[in-house]
Amino acid sequence: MTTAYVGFGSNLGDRRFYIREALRLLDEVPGIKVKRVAPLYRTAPVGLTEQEWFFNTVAEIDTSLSPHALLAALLAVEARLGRVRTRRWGPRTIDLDILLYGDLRLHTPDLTVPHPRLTERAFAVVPLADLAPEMILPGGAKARDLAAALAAGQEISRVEEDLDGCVRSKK
Ligand code: A4P
Ligand code: MG
Repeated sequence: MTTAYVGFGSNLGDRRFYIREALRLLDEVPGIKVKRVAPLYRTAPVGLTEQEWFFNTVAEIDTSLSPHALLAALLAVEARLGRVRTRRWGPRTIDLDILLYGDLRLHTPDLTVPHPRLTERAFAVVPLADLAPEMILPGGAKARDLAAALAAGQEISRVEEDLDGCVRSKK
């Protein structure tokens, strides 16, 4: 069993619904158990800025799947929720990223772990730090410290919503 962290992002359609459904569907995948879910955040788009604001969160999972099998499971959930890829960084119903997979470092054509842009982004590091404030991230910073530094320069605000409730094993 490996503890991994998965990032959730949505900025198209009913964004809260997509985040909740993705959590529920992920928890139903054999070999994946969603352990804890960070609060939900509303975040300004990073990269392509001329698009809707995002909702973002991070989940801590336990998984018996290999990194590539986990990626395949995430892509299958994205597909079930109607994700269509038009342009990179463009609007999406749901985007699921492997942020961390245990202590693994992996660089393959279709999967890089830790996520290569993790430590630049408040929308990933802030919810990650809610779950694991003491964690040392790639680059050597403590999650809590990096979250505070990134949040000072990017627009991110917490949304009142109980996400734990949509995960079967947490009911
Ligand atoms: N891939 C490689 N490594 C990973 C990984 N660790 N986790 C590959 C997941 N996928 C990984 O992703 C393209 C391919 O990346 C996947 O098929 C997989 O083989 P994608 O989801 O199709 O494309 P994308 O998300 O548009 O591109 P990318 O480069 O993953 O974008 P990012 O860096 O994830 O950024 N602003 C806010 N506020 N909130 C957001 O959530 N997200 C993005 C996307 C930009 N701006 C944002 C947000
Ligand atoms: Mg992605």
